[in-house]
Amino acid sequence: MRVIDSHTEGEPTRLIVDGGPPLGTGPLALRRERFARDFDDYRRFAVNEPRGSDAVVGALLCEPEDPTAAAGLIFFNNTGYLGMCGHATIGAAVTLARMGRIGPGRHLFETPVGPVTVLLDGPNAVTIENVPSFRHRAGVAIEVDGLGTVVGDVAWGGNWFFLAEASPLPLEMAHIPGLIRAAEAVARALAAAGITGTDGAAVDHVEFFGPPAGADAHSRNFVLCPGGAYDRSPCGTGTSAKLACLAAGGKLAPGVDWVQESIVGSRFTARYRLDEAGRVIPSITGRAYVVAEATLLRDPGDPFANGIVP
Ligand code: PYC
Repeated sequence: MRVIDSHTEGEPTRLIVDGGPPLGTGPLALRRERFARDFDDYRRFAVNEPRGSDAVVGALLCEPEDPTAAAGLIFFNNTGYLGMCGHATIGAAVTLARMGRIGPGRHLFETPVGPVTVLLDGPNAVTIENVPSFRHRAGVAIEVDGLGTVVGDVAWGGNWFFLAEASPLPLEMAHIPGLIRAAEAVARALAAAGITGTDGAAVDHVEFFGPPAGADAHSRNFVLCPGGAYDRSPCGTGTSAKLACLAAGGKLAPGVDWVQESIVGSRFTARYRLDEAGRVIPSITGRAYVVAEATLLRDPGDPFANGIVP
């Protein structure tokens, strides 16, 4: 399997460019189902230890259905599959540019949850326009073991998020282990209380917000992803969910920049427009860098040939 690794504002992406699962053709959502049902060992092989790590998000480069699209992408991590992934789309765009597959300008990418556009604005600078995002529930109060009552919104930004305004700990790197434990407790409480997205979808990403370190940012976040890893970037889909909540609360007007800082101090600059149907369409600007090109090898005698299964 040939992969190209990048990071987007600190968060790693591993793009499978050759040797991925034979998913055939059809809508990306169906191909993602096929991936999960019949070829999950490819996911574990690509991103789990000993070849990857819990922090790595994988993206499978696919032929798009729409001939005008530049690429299709299916996202996955140490535990399963994602709908969209903002940082990985930015990383994939920079990687595809390095491969000579796309040039500067605007490109359409297909994902399992809908088309997104990508504006390549230099070798490392990318703006993505994400899928329509929305606040599903506002001011949800849940009782969380060890934390008491936690109040937040449930929103969609390409994945499902619970966005808690108050962080249980200062948003500093020294507190990451405690923030992970707190966010995991929130995720368990949401599941126990039956709080879901639409159609019973699991709310599997948890965000805490607090004041930014830099005066020119608007907010700092900590994002826990399914699988227990935290996002080193401000999270593209999480920032989209945040914009949807700000828009729904009348706190941010269309076209106004929102600078979201991550727990490691990196940033996305984000804004939204309203489409003809009045839906929030977020766009996220960030930087990505290619860090490795590799061939992953599989020895059938290796007891961990398909990765370590947690
Ligand atoms: O950037 O959307 C994102 C993301 C999701 C999970 C990790 N990063």
